[in-house]
Amino acid sequence: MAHIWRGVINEYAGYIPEHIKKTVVTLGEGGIPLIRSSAIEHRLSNFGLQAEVYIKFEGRNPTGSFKDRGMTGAISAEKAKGTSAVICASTGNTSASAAAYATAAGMTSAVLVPDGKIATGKLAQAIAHGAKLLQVDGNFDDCLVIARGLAENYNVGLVNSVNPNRLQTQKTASFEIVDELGDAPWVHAVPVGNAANISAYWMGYKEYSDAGNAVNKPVMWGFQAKGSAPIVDGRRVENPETIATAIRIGNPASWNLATAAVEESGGLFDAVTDEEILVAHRILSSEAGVFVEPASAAPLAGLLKKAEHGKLKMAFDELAQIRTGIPKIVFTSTGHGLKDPDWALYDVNLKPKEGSQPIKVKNSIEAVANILEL
Ligand code: AN7
Repeated sequence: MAHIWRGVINEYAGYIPEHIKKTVVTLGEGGIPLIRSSAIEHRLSNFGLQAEVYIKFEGRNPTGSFKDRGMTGAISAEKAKGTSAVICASTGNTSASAAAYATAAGMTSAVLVPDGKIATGKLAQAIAHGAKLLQVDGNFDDCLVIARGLAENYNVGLVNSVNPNRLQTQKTASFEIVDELGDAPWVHAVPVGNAANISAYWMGYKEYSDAGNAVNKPVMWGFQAKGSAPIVDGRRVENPETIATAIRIGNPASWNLATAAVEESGGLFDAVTDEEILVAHRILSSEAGVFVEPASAAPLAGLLKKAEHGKLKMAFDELAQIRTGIPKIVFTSTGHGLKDPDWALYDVNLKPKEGSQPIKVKNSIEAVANILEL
C-alpha cells in the first residue's frame, strides 16, 4: 500500500499531546533507518567483543540534524497558539532547524549564536531560511539566558529544548529504533550538549515500553567533550572549549533530566577528548561511510574508549543476565558532516590532511590512468 511518510507527529500521533497535533508543521523529519556498520563491529571485535552496531544517522533529517524532530513539535504548538515570531539560542543546528520550520509555518525567527566559531553550513542555513541572525558577545549559555528573558518579557515564542514540546516529538527517535529492532538496544550512546536529546531518548524508550512495544529499555551512555563537560565534572564550565562546537555548552538546560535518564537506565556519562572525537570522525567517514559533524562522532569515540578499557565488556556481561542474543548497540550521530565539512581536510593533529587537495591532471584517459596506477 502506498504510504508517504508524514513526519513524526502524524506517524506517531498516538504518543503526541493534543495541543501539538492541532496544526502540524512538518518537513517530513524522522523515518530514518538504522545503519548497521560491519566496520565498527570489526573494530569492537579487535577488543574481543561481539556485538551488532547500528548508527542512528540523524544527519538525514531535512535540515541535516536531529533538531528537526523536536522543532516540528515546538513550531506546531506555537502555530496553534497563533505565535508569529520565535527565538532560540543555538550553537548552530537549533538555529538552522528553527529558521526552516518557522519559515514553513509562516513565522519569523531570530537566532542568538555565541561568539566564536559556528559551523558555516549552519549559519548559511539560518540565513537562507530568513532568520535574523544575532551573534552575541558571550557563549551559548549566555545566549540561552537572553532567549529565555526575551520569551518571558516579549511576545516571542522560545523554541529551545527547554520548551517541553520539543522533547515530546524528539522522543520519536526511540520509537523508530524499537520499531526496527523489535526491542530496545542493550546500550544507546549519544553526544551531550544542552542534554535534551539524551533526555528525550530516555522518555521515548520509557513510553514505548510502557505501551507494550518493547520488553526492555537500554542503558543510556552520554558523552561530552572534554573541556566542555559540566555533567561529567559535576560543575558548570564558565568557558567551555572543544572543536565540537555543537556541544560547546557549559551549563546544560536539561542537566537534571539527563542525570535522571542515566541513573534510571543504569548508564553513564563520560568525556572524550577532541583528538578522540576526530579519530572517531575519521573512522565513521573512511570506514563506515558515514560523514558526520565532529560532535556526532563523540558517542563512537566514547564507545571505542569504553571497549578499550574493558568497560563495554563489563556492561555486556551485566546485561546478559537480563537480555538474550547478541548485544546490540545503537549510537546517534546527530548532525551531517556537510554542516562543518572542513574537518574532513584536517588530520587528528589539526594539520592539513595528506590527500585533501585534488590532484591536477591532464585532460586525457592515459594521464588519469597513470596517476591512478591502473
Ligand atoms: C550535532 O544547536 O545545542 O544534548 O543549539 O548540534 O540535546 O543539546 C546543539 C546540540 C549534539 C547536543 N550533536 O544535543 C544547538 C545545540 C549536535 C548538536 C548536540 C547538539 P543536546
